[in-house]
Amino acid sequence: MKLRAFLILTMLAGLSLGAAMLLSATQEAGSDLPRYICRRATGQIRIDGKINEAAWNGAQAVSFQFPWEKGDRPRYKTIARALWDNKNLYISFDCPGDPDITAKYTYRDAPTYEEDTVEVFIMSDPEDMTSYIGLEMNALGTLYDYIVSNKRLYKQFDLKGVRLKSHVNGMVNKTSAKSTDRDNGWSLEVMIPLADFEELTPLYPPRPGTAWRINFYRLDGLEPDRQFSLWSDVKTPQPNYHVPPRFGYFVFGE
Ligand SMILES: [Ca+2]
Ligand SMILES: [Ca+2]
Ligand SMILES: [Ca+2]
Repeated sequence: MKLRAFLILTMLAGLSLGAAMLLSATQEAGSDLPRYICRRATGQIRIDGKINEAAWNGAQAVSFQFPWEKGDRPRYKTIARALWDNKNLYISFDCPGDPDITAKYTYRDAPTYEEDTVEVFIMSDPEDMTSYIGLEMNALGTLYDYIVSNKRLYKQFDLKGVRLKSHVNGMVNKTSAKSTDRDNGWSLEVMIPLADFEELTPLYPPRPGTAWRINFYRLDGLEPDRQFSLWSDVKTPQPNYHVPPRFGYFVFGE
């Protein structure tokens, strides 16, 4: 279905994104935004959740910040990487050392953001800061994907041909309080066909030098004991991932 027709249809049944989750038009982008250079994949990537292909060694690795974290509890490290070729965008998240991996949702568009989740928001047309794609992926490799368009979120939007898989070092959902199970981290790989962006941006197909905007995030633990971390700091007093003016620069490289 063409995007415009899709949006008109979904607007009728529209899901409203809470006002608090949306950007303020007055929020300044700032000059301190980080920049990610997405290099070309130098070889095949097998989407199995294991970030062990040689191609990943050539990717820029970025770690996350904890702007809302108080106290001195352990801060679980995340490393995000991205690569591209003429057909796909590849993104990986490494979450080493997480001792307690929690996730139960297994169906598309489930509220994976309640669980141990890694997320990427992609704005392929930086001229339109009210629109971007979200992928929120739990430790079981379950995808919640949507488009935010003109400040409204449509989860009926499904990326076509997307593939993802997680790899868990441990046993999911055996909480440390209830058992002696201790996990040792997890990782996830996702492949997104670039064709999914064809109708979303004049910057298609991306070429070396094309700049989109992106942010990477992680949610860890269960309420009320959640830990929030992200790549580009959104500079809000409370955790809020939907601040597109604060997405970092994402430049397609060689
Ligand atoms: Ca792999
Ligand atoms: Ca966890
Ligand atoms: Ca969806």
